[in-house]
Amino acid sequence: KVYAAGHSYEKYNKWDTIAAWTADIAAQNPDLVSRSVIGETYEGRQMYLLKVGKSGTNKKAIFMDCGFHAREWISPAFCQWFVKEAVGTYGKDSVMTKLLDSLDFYILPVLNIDGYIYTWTNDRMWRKTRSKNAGSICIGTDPNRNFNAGWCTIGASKRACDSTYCGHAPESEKETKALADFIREHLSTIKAYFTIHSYSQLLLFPYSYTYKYPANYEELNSIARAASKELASLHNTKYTYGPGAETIYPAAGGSDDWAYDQGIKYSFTFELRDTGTYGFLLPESQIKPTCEETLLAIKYIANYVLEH
Ligand code: ING
Ligand code: ZN
Repeated sequence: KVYAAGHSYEKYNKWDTIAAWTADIAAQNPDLVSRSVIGETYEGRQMYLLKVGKSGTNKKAIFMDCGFHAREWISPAFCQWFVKEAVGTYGKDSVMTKLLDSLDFYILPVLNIDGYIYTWTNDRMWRKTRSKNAGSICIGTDPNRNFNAGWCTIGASKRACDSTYCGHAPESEKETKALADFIREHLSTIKAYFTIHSYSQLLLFPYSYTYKYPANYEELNSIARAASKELASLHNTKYTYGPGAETIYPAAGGSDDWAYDQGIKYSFTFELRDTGTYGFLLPESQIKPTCEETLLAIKYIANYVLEH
């Protein structure tokens, strides 16, 4: 198996490198990976989506995105790692083989491409998109406050200059609209949704826009407990898990709550390493251990979804 020779999975990659990698990994693994475009960003960049799985009929699917928030660099690194591991261990690792035979993974390596580029060129701590706001000199909307799930009712700001600005309407951002459109079009097949953020070492599930528990709270809680245990088995990294509102903070407009209310009953937000020592500036030396342990949790949940 070829996984894009020369690509550095243990470094943080610029957008142009990630974009070229999406083409390479698809071209070199045509039996497992295909690339499509789900939309364009505010600044006009193509949003690439990788479909990873053996071709088959009536396959369930799992959607995973990375790079919602520009400064959370470990997140895109994990999506790249996941695809590498998928193509590199298919036919060798029994769980991965089973997963790719029975499921398709839709992987969006970077949602907020414009913001990600801005963190490389101008401001390493940028979080939001890069769209203009009418009547304000401030730029950007928080993509994880921009979904139609209790939109802007709690833990989000109506002020364009704030880092948690919810936007002028749900799905006001081209990037969130493209993601939501894709998921709506594939609702009959998508059984699970993962969105990868950092940092804090948390495994969150709905709800964040309300303190109410989701109907399958007990199931989600036990999945999260088992996935956290799997994750910790490698390097003893401790995760806290639970509904977003009580585990991190109440916040409306998140993609996981939105996906859940669309009917995707297995919806999780990962907050990867660390707990604050380096925060968003996680050293490259931690990419490998972070991605390895996270992969265990993702594989655990994917396998659960496959068997249920
Ligand atoms: N944390 C998430 C944020 O968008 C979150 C937490 C998850 C909020 C799910 C709402 C829904 O604030 C980070 N680090 O971005
Ligand atoms: Zn985030």
